Amino acid sequence: MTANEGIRIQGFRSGDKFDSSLASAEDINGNGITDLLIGAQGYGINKGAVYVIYGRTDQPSRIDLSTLPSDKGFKILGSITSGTVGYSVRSLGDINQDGVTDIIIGAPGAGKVYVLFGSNGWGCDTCGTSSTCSICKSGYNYKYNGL
Ligand SMILES: [Ca+2]
Ligand SMILES: [Ca+2]
Repeated sequence: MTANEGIRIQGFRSGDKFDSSLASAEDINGNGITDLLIGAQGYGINKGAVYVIYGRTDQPSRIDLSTLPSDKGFKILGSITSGTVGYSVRSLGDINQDGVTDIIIGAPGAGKVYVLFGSNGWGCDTCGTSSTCSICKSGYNYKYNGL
């Protein structure tokens, strides 16, 4: 598949169960381009995770989630054993009326639902992958490490 035909997304781990929730994030980082949500309820022995991939005008033909750089998206990690964060994901529109799309994440194993407000600054856009940043870690871009 070429970049003109589509995108191959890889880098999931065995047991991530990413197939249960795939959704548009609308424009979660406020750059005017639609973004993608991928729920992986099985990540981390069913703690769960959600991958956010930013839409771009210059999308590559492949995206590797295991090395997703901070300017391309980020990962939201569950922290509760069997919490299944990412069982469901969906954009909500702009529920706090700040001009940026917000998302809702289901974690039925934890008995919780999370609403996250989108932001123009999401994904360490300003700090890159600095090891001193509170939301960047080991060169990988985390946001909400432990819902
Ligand atoms: Ca966007
Ligand atoms: Ca909003």
